[in-house]
Amino acid sequence: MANEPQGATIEDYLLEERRFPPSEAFKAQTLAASPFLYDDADQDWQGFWAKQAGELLDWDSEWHTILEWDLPFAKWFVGGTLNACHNAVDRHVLAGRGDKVAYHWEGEPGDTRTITYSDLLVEVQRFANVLKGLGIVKGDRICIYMPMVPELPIAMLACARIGAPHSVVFGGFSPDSLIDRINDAECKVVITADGGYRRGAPSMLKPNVDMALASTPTIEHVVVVQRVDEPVEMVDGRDRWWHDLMEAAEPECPCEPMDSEDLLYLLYTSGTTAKPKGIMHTTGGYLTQVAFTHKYVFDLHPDTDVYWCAADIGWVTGHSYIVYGPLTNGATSVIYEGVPDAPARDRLWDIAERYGVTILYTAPTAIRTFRKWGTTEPAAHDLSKLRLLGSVGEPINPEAWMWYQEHIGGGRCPIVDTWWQTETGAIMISPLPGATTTKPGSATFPLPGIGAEVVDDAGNPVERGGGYLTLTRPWPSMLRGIYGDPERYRETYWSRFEGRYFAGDGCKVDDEGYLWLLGRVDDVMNVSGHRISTTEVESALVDHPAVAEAAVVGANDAVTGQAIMAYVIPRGTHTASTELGEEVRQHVATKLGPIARPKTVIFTDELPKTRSGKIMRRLLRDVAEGRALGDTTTLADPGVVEEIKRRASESPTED
Ligand code: 7RM
Repeated sequence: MANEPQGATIEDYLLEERRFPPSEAFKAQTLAASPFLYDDADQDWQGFWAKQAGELLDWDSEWHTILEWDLPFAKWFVGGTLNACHNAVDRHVLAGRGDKVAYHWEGEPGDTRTITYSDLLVEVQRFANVLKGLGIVKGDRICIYMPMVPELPIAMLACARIGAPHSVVFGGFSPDSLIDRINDAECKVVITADGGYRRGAPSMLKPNVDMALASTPTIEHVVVVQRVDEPVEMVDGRDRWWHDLMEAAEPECPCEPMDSEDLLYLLYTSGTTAKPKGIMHTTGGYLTQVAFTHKYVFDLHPDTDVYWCAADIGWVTGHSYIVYGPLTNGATSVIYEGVPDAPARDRLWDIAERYGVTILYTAPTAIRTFRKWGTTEPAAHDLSKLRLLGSVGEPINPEAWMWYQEHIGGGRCPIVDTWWQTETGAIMISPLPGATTTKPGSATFPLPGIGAEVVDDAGNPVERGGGYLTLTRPWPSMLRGIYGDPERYRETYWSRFEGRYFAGDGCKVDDEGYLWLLGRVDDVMNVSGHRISTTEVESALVDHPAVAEAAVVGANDAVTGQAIMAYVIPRGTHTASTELGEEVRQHVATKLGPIARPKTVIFTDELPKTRSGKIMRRLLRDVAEGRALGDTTTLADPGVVEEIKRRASESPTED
């Protein structure tokens, strides 16, 4: 039965009663075993952030005002100056920690590089001089389009060092996406590589750049890292090899002092129809919140932890939690170039064992894939050094959470389910692992200093039940706007609910105030007047032992307005059959109630996903309603939808 308290605008069906308090063993060593951080922040949230900024960062000069808030425009630590690269690199070397490993890097073919903080300082200074030599000055924008090689964070840090904002474009985006992003930011230089390794073979990037550059008049130079050593075309006068330029560069380059509010980077998020939005992140507030969250959410002990965020640096998760957060905190991280099943399905566990990884941060899509592959691979490796697990990118289904906890975490590791966005810059809603009792599938509570509230259609707070997730006050790492379009910024995020930031996500609050993310509100289904979230139906499907992964969408229906269509990937040895379809439909009805029972189950081997692993339900709706597919440029594997179309046309509709 649905709980429908007053004001709730998205229904609430899923009941989860499992609870995981922090263990005594974890509490004994954690940075935050008591709720003191929440207490500090509750007393004075601006003072709380100022304290973090002072403790976690080196400033060249003090700020005079913590926050200037002219809704929706924020300035943090006004008047302060600092340099992000100095904070991430130089100061650790100056403090005598130069020999500490910053990155254990591993290429997909198995080649490795160990990069200390001193090594980073050497490389970053040289590359900063390379950029200067190409005519780059403070304020110029640089496009970075690279595989996951060490030169990628080095290039980002070199940009930060000289005050040239970077715009990283996911390696693997098409030439068209590259054109839009380069032109919007009017970048002067592209940094790229000949290619990278993916699934055991070189995957070329430079040819995409060559195609794009026919339509990008502002680009003056291309710097090319030689990674795969396949022949590429080098245009005379425009294209230069990274290694040639580095060899000729001067070794020393001072850090440019930057204003706290100077632009650190742009990162584009793809709007579904309109042109991509250049999300702006500035320096002081961004670094403060990424350092704070990286330290406390991951309970970082920089001298003993080996931290691994297995995301791509081209996604905001990589910017904040592979580059700026871990380096600012002086952590030792792992970076892996390739896919989890090359050469075999145990690659991640093999890496985790060899480097002694203690903290692992990955996405629900990966966790569901590992669960589908089974327990043999993780069980064959010694994962006993792991002590904390994180999740990001989508709601994590309770059964995927339980699997992660048991088979990767050995039942001993707390899980932090971290909700945030490109726009928020850093984690906003998450447990603090030593202090928060978790529930599988809930991101729990806003972090100290953060104001989050679920509201109904009219913008009134929902005490219990489902509604819209909003943020009630500015936060240090918030986006400062959409590049070149302040009106679109106001309109997109600050106009739906007066005085509040609207995240675009549905969310429910339970009896104890825990937050449960319900997916994008655009995806909420309306079945006979019931507003049902995709997340809860998908979680009920994944709860069935024969289901590895599921995506549901509402498709137009003459009788019910919308009908629930479920795309389901079978798990292990289970295979598609009419009987299994019937069984999983019934399972959803039993877990959530008959109104949530899918009308149709379509078995498939793959789901359409973005490169960061988010399911693209929009495309599944197009398929379900027999429309031509909308924008597919951000799809990780374009072949997948064709396959799904074929499966959909073969599946009978059941009532
Ligand atoms: C970090 C990132 C943002 C969107 C966001 C949500 C979804 C992210 C979670 C989540 C439920 C989570 N940035 N999302 N984390 N949903 N639980 N822990 O993903 O800009 O690429 O995407 O991702 O819908 O609005 S992002």
